[in-house]
Amino acid sequence: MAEAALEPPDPAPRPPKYYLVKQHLLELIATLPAGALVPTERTLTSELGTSRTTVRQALGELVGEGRLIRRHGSGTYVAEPKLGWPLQMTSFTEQAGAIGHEVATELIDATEYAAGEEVARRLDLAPGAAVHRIERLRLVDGTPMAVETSELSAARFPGLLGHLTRVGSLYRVLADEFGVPVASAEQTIETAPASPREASLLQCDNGAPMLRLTRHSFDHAGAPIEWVQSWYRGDRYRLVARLTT
Ligand code: 16G
Repeated sequence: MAEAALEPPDPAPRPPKYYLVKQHLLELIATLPAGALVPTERTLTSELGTSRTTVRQALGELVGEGRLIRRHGSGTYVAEPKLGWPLQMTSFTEQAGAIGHEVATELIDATEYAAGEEVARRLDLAPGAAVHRIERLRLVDGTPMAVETSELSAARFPGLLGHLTRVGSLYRVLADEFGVPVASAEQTIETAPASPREASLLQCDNGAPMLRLTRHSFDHAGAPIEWVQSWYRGDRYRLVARLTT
């Protein structure tokens, strides 16, 4: 059989200008401590002999990636390292504690409403059954890190909100007040840009990269307990899963 003529490989495309500026900034960041001020857009533009738009794009990506933090009206700073967050069958409070951090929780909204089709299916309820919908802002060491919206059966967990306000940890309340520890869960993780609402709650830019997590949790008998949708700051989290054979 005749050999097919080999096409010469495409030459590597030249990296765009903003990318070169970004690499330059990454080298600079590597030499600076967290909290150090980086040069202004104007200084970088003239030092690197490029356009302001190019510098802005490079800085914007580094902010989105959590390498830099922009403080409006003040400047751009080298960010703290991201939180390495273990993916485990534990609560937010326990997960933070396990890596040596403190959690604070602010209640954003709590309602009891009639479940629509999807939530009813998730919680194994009849459509129209009463459901608690609890939206909470989770802070780690004082920094807003995640917004979580939890839905649970109101009939199974009466007075949940009162206990939650007193105790803080939902999983503690479920285990201690209702005798229903969470035994297993299915979790999904996707990326999504922050909507204006998440951006304002989490004090980041509109459209900033977020990790969108869902968790569907079950009791020991396999009955669903909670359906939760969470927005975690993509610039502050590094999710860590331990894999064993
Ligand atoms: C985690 C769970 C959330 C649960 C919370 C309980 C995810 C995406 N979410 O954040 O489903 O409600 O832990 O934490 O993993 P707490 O006991 O500190 O309230």
